[in-house]
Amino acid sequence: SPTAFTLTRTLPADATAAALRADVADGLTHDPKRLPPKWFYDAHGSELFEEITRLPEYYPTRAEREILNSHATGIARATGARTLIELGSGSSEKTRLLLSALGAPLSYLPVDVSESALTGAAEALIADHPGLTVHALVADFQHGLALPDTPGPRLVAFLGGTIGNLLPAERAAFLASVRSLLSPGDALLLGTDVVKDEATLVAAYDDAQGVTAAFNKNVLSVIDRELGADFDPADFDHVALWDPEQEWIEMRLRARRELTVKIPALDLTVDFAEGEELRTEISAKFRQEGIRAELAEAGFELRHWWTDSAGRFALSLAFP
Ligand code: AVJ
Repeated sequence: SPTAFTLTRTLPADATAAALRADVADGLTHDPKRLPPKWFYDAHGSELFEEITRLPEYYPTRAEREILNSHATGIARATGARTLIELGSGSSEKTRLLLSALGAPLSYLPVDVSESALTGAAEALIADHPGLTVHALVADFQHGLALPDTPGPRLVAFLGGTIGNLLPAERAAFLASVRSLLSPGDALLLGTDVVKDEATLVAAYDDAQGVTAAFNKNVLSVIDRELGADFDPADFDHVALWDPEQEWIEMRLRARRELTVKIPALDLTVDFAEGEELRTEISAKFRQEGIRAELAEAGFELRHWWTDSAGRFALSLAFP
């Protein structure tokens, strides 16, 4: 049988470090201060996120798993996919449901910025799915992808609601770039959280145990370690709020007092006023008609919209 696992780095080894420096330099000198959410996910941040997915308040992971349990077979039938491309695959846990439904022979292309997440998940998947060929790609899916030549039809899966972390213009560019990877007969499976009452949404991002607060503050520890900064996470409060106009959750870190932070690797000093807030994440929530319009704008037709029984989360299946 052919080699079951290959890994391709499309990012130079130092790309991540350079991107972090650029994002921190830009974001902490911007008014208001902001950072992109991708920097939450070092090893500790990824563990905290796994813990979040098990919190009583954080429903998206369970709701999406319920939808995949009910509809993986339907997705396999509707797409007939022979290649599954998973963007931001992380631990690939929900992927198993899709791999089993699609059956062998199948090419699986997990795409993630974390090489350790890719290699760790692939070994276990290959052991459990005979006939699976894994081509892991270390890449940033927001910046253009080159895919190996594997059999069609292709199915691109972007699960978990992570598309909600992109600003509307970034979303449009991202969907257009996915469309450019696909041909007629291929498909896109997109997970999105759904607009709902404010109390439920805010609780999901401000849990009683404080796990989300620790996850949010972890970005400061990442900057301390990687850039030699002297942030003290205890100087900040976790803030989660619902923006009803934009229909997104914002996570912020609010300075508890006036303070100055040194970031030696950037030769930068950053002042915070007491109460000043740093935006660390947006997590947009969606409605079926909005998704349909954004997909259409990128050249996709929405053909299936599935929700969990409580209507909290949605999976969209769209075709070029
Ligand atoms: C992994 C991006 C889907 O936005 O809900 C969880 C990240 N942030 N709690 C989300 C997250 C705070 C999560 N995504």
